[in-house]
Amino acid sequence: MKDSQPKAIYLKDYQAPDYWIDQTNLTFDLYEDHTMVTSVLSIYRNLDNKSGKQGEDNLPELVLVGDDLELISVEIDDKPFSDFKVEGGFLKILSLKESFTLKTVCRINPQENTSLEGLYKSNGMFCTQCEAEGFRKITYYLDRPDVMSRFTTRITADKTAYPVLLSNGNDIERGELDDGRHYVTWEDPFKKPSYLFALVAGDLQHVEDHFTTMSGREVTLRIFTEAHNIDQCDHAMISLKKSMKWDEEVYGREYDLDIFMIVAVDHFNMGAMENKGLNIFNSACVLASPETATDARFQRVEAIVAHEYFHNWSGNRVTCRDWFQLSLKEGFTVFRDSEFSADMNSRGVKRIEDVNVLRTAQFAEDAGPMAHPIRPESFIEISNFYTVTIYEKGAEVVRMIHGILGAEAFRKGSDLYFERHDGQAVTCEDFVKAMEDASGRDLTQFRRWYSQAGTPVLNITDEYNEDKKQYKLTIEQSCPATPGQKEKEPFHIPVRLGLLDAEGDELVLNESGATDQVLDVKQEKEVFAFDNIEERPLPSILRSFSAPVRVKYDYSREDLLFLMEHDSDHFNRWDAGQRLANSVIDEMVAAFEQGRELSVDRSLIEAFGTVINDESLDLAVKAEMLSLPSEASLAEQAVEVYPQFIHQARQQVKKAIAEAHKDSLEALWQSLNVHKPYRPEAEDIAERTLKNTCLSYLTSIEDKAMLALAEQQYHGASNMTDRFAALVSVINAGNHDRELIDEVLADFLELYHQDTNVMDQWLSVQAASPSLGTLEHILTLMQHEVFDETSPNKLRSVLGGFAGNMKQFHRTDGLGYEFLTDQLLDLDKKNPQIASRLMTPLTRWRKFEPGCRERMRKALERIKATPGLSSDVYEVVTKSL
Ligand code: B3K
Ligand code: ZN
Repeated sequence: MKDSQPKAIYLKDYQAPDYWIDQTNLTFDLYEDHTMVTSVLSIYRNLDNKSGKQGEDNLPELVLVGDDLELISVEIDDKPFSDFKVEGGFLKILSLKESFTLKTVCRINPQENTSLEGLYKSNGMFCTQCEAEGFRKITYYLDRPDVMSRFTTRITADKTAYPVLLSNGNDIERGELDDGRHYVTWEDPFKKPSYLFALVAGDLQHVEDHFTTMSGREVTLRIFTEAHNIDQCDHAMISLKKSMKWDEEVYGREYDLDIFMIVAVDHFNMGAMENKGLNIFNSACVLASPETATDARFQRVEAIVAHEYFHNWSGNRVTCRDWFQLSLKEGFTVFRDSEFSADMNSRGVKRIEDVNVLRTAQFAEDAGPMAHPIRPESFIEISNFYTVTIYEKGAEVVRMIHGILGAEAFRKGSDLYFERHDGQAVTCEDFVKAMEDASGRDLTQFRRWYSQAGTPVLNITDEYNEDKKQYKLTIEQSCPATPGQKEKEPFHIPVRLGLLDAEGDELVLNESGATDQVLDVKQEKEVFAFDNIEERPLPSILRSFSAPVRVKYDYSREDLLFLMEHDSDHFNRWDAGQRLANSVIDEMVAAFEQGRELSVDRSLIEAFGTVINDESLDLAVKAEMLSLPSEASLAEQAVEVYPQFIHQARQQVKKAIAEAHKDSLEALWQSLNVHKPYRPEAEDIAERTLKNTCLSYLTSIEDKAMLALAEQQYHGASNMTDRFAALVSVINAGNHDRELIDEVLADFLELYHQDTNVMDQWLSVQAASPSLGTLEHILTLMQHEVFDETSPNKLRSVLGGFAGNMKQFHRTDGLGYEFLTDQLLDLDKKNPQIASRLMTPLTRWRKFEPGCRERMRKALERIKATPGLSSDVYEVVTKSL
């Protein structure tokens, strides 16, 4: 449990530390019932911090932070030392010199650590997670990212149980000890903050490969897993080598140690962690084989391996001065991994996927009680700020800089940034400054993206002057108030624009002959005029989603149909379809709310038919265009959320499209239902995605024959993508056949019960299913032998799946909310980070219709009234109410 009365800390209060740590020598003696941590730190005074007073008489107190540590002894310069105090999680040391060696010995209990922060055990192996503030659970330290130190780590453990002992850097010494124990010493030549420290000890196997860097250095690459998963590492290894090459080619960044290691662990709070030279991964983000992983997982593995690898420069070599700067490393690194994935796969699909996440989750966060700028001004618990805003919006901000500067100047900027700040802990401001200095562009106004929260709205109107042949676009920007920020200054918003004539051809926009132009919107209201426009055009606004904003332009349904068919910008073509579906579903929800029935607008049904039958369309684009907006994204766009109606309307639309185009969908499914060896390549993925989209439509019809198609695909599948899609279709079919559902679920369980990551999917598809995921069923899942209440992945699958289930979670008696509340209060005592995450759906209570709103509010009140909350849950609940 954290502080009883957690307090906020502020960016404006940042102060450099009074002491630095030059060298950190750690020894870990690992035992089953405890671990001894010996830390020897060479500490010296930060002379820049002298506040006027000089000399050793006026040395400031050294304050080290520690959490849940049993302090055994303290020595200074090899002599026992007692002039210290241990108070409220701090070790305060008085009477010091300008430089000295501090040795502490602490006892910790990793075997009892359920928070999965610091040193803990997962399936019998020891592992660590230190970002953001987990190192303080290992030893007393200056646990802040601006204190960068050289680390050596000696690990001793029983040799039979823990044959593999890993830490950061290079392995410099190993040997045998008494009592069947052994030791390995690691030395990391690069200075790093404590959050990048890592240790692993376990009975692990590894696969090995090599990479020759651009300067000709040979790097050993190793991926470690438990023995039974060793055949699932190939894809991660291929992805790692691709990432290393890409970072050399696109950013000129070379790897710097002789070895790069990845370890897969089952119990992990998030996706993965970029510890220097020793990345630790949630096994779900590293393991993949065609039999056990879907296409989505293959792509996730590739993206996360890349993301963590890219951190070696954007995060490790150049790190953050303080945690308010988190987006400096995360936003930039997400931008880098997103571009990497776009280069490796389909750029168009990647953009759509990224924007979907942003608009669904980030826009919702920006509109809710936890809204914060990408560089927050304060926080209570930093763990709550690993958010879609810091990551995904942060990446969009970097993307805008890339767009404004152009690829070449951006590369100059990143070169300058890495060169100027190598080995330093810096700020977002340093990043923007490097971009400005390298390009000569003024980003003064642009900086507001770092300090202002909220999603800007562009209200756009237009007029056409027939006589002057002039088209005028008026853009007004505004940004809703967010917590602590009532008024906003105008942003610099790059708006990419095209104009279409009546034939759907692109019009020339300026003297340079361009048909696509970026408008630099900077004022609250601005008018852009285009001359020599022969007819009234239709605007294609915010192409490729050039800025993270909402666009309000009064498109008619005909306009949207036209853009869907003719826009040369694939993103906007897809977006027009989404807007159309959104408006149709919205209208239906409004009718249901008034107790009326409303049939699905024919124009939408026909438009989707055109897409299904368009043989010229790229398969990947076709699959995206046929995907209806998710329930979550419909909820985000709604003014007031009626969960049951959203679910009902979306289902009705899906079924209407399927019924109207059943023959074409079936023919398309048939044509794509070919068996060939599995390859996780973009073209093959597009075929499978489209095939499974067809299957999902077809099985929404109440027709036994369609259900039989799913059953056939389930049994005939030669890879997990097809088998899992068929399973989902059987479960959620319009023709609900409980016997068949139970049969395929049992078969799936039998086939894959030994693979914990496949079981996560088995659990989540049930928890998220509108028909199956009842509260009663959720309780059964939590009793099931494959469930493990100490595993964040299992909790996310069941509780996260349920909380995303519009129909069941938002049941009108409020029991869905009550259940989640009970679960997260219980979880808060064990793993506050996960408890706090799982609370997110409740924090959106203000947007819901009055009944849900009141019930969600009550659930939050109950959480708030609970004594002894963690600082994680405390912060979210108090900000939400
Ligand atoms: N940097 C880590 C996230 C750590 C989260 C700590 N609560 C993973 C990543 O973004 O690469
Ligand atoms: Zn990251």
